[in-house]
Amino acid sequence: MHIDSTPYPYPYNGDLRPDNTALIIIDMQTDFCGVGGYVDKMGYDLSLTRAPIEPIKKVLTLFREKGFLIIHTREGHRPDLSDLPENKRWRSQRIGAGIGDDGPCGKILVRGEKGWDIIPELYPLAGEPIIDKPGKGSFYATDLDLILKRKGIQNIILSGITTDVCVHTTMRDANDRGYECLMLSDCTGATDYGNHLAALKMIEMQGGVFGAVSDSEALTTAIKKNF
Ligand code: C5J
Repeated sequence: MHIDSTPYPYPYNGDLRPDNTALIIIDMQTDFCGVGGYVDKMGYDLSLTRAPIEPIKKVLTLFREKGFLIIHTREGHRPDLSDLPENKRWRSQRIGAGIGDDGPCGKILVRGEKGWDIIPELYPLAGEPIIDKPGKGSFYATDLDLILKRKGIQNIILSGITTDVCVHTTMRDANDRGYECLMLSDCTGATDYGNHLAALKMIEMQGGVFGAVSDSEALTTAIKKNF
């Protein structure tokens, strides 16, 4: 089967099944889309990072129903900040949203704090793997690749925030590792709308340099038709 996507019908080989395909939901945490979180403290428009919540919910519900692997990620650091690079902390403090500092939702981007956790609307069910990552990419310093390999995953469908940072870094790395990737345009969002659009466009260059782009409507229509 194929999903209607650009710049080519995804996946390249037509081999998409619930047992070889994973949905990754990246960093849908209060810190990135909730009032008082990291992105809010930086002064960005929360409507941009909240826009993907409903479309992701639609895909998540269907993918759970059809038995696909669902993986969630959270960006965050140890409470003692031993895994927080000094330059990352310095840059965040400089713009008034210091990682590790106290904020309205607890210490910013620190594991175990209120702001760091996944929003209730998209909270993982028991048994759905959660990848806690200290960086932007979901593979760096995590066991994500091991879990995907053990499950026989070949195709990765990407959603979450932010399109141009953590979702893109994860897609690029996944692509280099040989996974066939699809980004969902309405299930992702960035702190700047122009960057969201640019991030999607980058994927489509060179015949699909990192994979393909589609949306929740095209994906759910194809999944309902085939499974
Ligand atoms: C950022 C992320 N933007 N989840 N993190 O710092 O994209």
